[in-house]
Amino acid sequence: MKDLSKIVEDFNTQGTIKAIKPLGGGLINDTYKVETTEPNNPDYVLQRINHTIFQNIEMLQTNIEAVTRHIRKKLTEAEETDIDRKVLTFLETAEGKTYSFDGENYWRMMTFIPHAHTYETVNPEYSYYAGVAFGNFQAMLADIPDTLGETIPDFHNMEFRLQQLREAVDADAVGRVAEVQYYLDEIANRAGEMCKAEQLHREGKLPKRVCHCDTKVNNMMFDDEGKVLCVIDLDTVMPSYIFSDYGDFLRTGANTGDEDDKDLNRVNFNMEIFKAFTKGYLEGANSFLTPLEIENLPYAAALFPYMQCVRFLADYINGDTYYKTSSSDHNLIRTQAQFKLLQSVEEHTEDMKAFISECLNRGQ
Ligand code: GN1
Ligand code: MG
Repeated sequence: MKDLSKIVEDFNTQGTIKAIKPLGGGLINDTYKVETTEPNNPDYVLQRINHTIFQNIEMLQTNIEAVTRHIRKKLTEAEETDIDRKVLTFLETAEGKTYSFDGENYWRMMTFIPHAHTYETVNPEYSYYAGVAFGNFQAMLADIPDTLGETIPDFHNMEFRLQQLREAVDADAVGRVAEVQYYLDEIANRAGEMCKAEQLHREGKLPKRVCHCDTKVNNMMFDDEGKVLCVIDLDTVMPSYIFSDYGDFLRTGANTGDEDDKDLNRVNFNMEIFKAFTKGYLEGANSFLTPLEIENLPYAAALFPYMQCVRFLADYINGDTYYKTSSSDHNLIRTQAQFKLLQSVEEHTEDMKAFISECLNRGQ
């Protein structure tokens, strides 16, 4: 790989670069913090974009520019303060682009937001703020004038993800199918119900809206007081069902264990987090949600552990070609943990429905 400081030179930064250090724990891109010497200069974030996964970088960055421009406009209209802390700022190259190609890799840079934190777990209070923030994020983007491209086609299409799993099973490239039969059966048992969103969409009952599509709890930044500053990791912002953002936050935020927890006893669905997040989300997204979307929020809470189980298992069967892994059974461990989470979500279906009705009756 090229010298990182050479790549930084392609962008319009200010100040003297002091250090470049790895940052964050994403499973797809590589992220670094670029520190400058002068205290009054900003630090930066440098990212190598995984172009095996995001194959159309021009479309990707055009989407991100449109989204950040629109959010900035909305925040300005609402007379918000500290706007540069509430939306990401991308740096330009000499050619006026927000990415640079070094002959091998694509890179981009953002201004680092100081006194901002990401978390792998959140308490109910933070979840409530996160719910409002993701609801607002979708609401702000509801009238974006640009048409966003699908940066990963069929990204949250459950039928497509099951098709990919079937292809992986048929190829059985590294001989792992026999040992995962239990999970394949459990997945097959739920396939019809889990493809409900695609069915409702075909029937014209479920719209696609601009969504974030990767609302992992660690893709949101909080300030020192625990208030949400902004949503990060905008690569997958594209038209999808609102279930994407609601479901993927709960998959990560309401899991009492880790996404790849080896101890399945630690993995459960936390109803306190569910309640706080749902209350916030219904407040933030109230202006546009349809009754059918609201009615299916418990389905969304199950869909995302299920989809992630399918995706991790397919990658395990394929021989670990997509996600970064730290051991040869990492994707299997992830599959097991996501399946345990799904089972726990399923046990809470009735409680979830009751809570949502309560919220609606209270007029939220
Ligand atoms: C990836 O990049 P990161 O870690 O935020 C993935 C998500 C998965 C997630 C599982 C482009 O997100 O879809 O839900 O890992 N992003 C892509 O942890 O595939
Ligand atoms: Mg991320």
